[in-house]
Amino acid sequence: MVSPLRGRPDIALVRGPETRGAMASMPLPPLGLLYVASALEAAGVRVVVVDAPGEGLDQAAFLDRVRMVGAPVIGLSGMTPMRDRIARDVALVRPLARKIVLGGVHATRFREAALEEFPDVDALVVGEGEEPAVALMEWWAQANRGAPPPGVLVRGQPFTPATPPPCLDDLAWPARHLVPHARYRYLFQTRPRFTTMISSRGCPFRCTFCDKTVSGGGWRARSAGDVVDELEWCQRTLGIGSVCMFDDNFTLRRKRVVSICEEILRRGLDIEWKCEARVDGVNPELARLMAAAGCRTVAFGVESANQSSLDELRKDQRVDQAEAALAACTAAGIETVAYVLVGIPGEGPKESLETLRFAQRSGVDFIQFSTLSPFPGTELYEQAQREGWFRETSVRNPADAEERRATLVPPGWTEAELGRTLRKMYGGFYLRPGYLAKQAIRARRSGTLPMRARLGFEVARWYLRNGAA
Ligand code: B12
Ligand code: SF4
Repeated sequence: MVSPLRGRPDIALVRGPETRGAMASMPLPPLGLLYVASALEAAGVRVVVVDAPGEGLDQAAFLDRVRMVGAPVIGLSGMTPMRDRIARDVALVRPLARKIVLGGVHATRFREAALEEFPDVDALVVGEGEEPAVALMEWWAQANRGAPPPGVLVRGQPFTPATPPPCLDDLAWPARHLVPHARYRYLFQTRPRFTTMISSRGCPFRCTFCDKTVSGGGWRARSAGDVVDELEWCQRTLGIGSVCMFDDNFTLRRKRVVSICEEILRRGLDIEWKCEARVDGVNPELARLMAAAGCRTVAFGVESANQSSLDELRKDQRVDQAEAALAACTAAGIETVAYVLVGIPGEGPKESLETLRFAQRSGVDFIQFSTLSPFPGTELYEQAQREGWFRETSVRNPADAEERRATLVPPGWTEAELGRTLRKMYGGFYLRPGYLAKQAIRARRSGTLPMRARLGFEVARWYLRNGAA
């Protein structure tokens, strides 16, 4: 249980309940809020985090808890596809707080429009939130004297962007002591106790569909020493056995990955970890070292097995690199995940099925197939608007992750065809007798049956909800 704070806290950072899907049954730590919480604590601000998914709270229990905490300021976070959830949570907590601040991707992208969209929100924190959140609390404590601090947007006041922290080693680690860290779980976890980390921020690549609103196109990385210090602390102090690195581009600098792995080995840490990488980021030698240092899973943005589609998305990667990266990891004993897109402009169902065939022979362990979703601020969004590719919709929240409905219908596709192709790809990949037999054997040999059963359950749930092909 989360330790109670003596006296009333100055701010409660809150995440309302998840209602459906894997996020509800397998909550992940609210990493952004925990970074903000640490910065506030370091500045002497008294913080409580109320994480409904982590604490297993339904709406009524969540409200009770926020009321009991009684903080005068409430902070929330949110992504654009979750804007309905942001609206719900703001409405719920409004009567309980004197001030409400919203940070995260949606606030950062939409700025003034987000203030209009959520009239009950008093201030937005735009971009990385550690310093602006501290400065905002001071500004409010001083009765709003002078202009709002950099990174803080308030109605009718001048706005100055904040400079993101240049040295990430200077940031305090996420405040895991403020949440029930033992309750978080992850689909790919095979050991007890899980957490998430981020060892670098930003990504210099220019993929047309990728939203880099918060951390931008610069890449800032923590030193290997600081990353492994945090891993070691998680293992030795919290008993964490499994970590997911949520970096956009963990393997961008190979030398840094090598240093991280060598340091893990030198300290004798026994912790499994997963990271996300570009297909040009991993070679056989690095894969072997990563495996030795506890890397269990690598997820790659494969996207498509058609070079023209990769070029269309400006991925700056080749199909043969995907093949090589998947093979290098498999040979090193690392399980692989591929993210694959359906509905890339220029591709039709025929090309998608070519990608499926590539996936089937590549030896990749798990695939997440998604329809391409354009987020405001991305090049793809501009292109989709120009070309009229958006699906007609009356839904306020067309990119809702839970609905999994196509938002972009490029030439050559209908919405029904996109859905049919997605189902065909899921079925064609997961329902192969050879694949199922291989997974069963691996599960028995490596004691990973619970993890595979969880994954199987999630895929089956998606498949059944969306109907058989
Ligand atoms: C990890 C991650 C996830 C995890 C979330 C885990 C979790 N609970 O935190 C998982 C895998 C579950 C996930 C799912 C989805 N994700 Co995601 N995810 C990311 C990723 C890779 C990193 C986020 C992160 O942890 N960053 C590190 C922390 C430190 O940064 P941060 O959260 O932004 O927080 C900082 C600031 O934003 C700010 N801040 C944030 N909140 C607050 C609150 C206050 C009060 C203040 C003051 C400041 C503040 O301060 C923080 C510290 O600097 C980002 C890519 C990216 N680089 O942002 C995509 C990203 C956020 N995801 C995205 C999307 C689309 C999704 C999905 C909708 C995908 C889908 N279709 O299913 C789902 C939604 C699931 C859901 N129900 O919420 C998009 C969002 C686009 C948009 N415009 O909203 C991104 C940007 C990916 C992309 N490049 O397009 N995601
Ligand atoms: S998709 Fe990956 S490689 Fe491309 S810009 Fe986004 S984070 Fe970088």
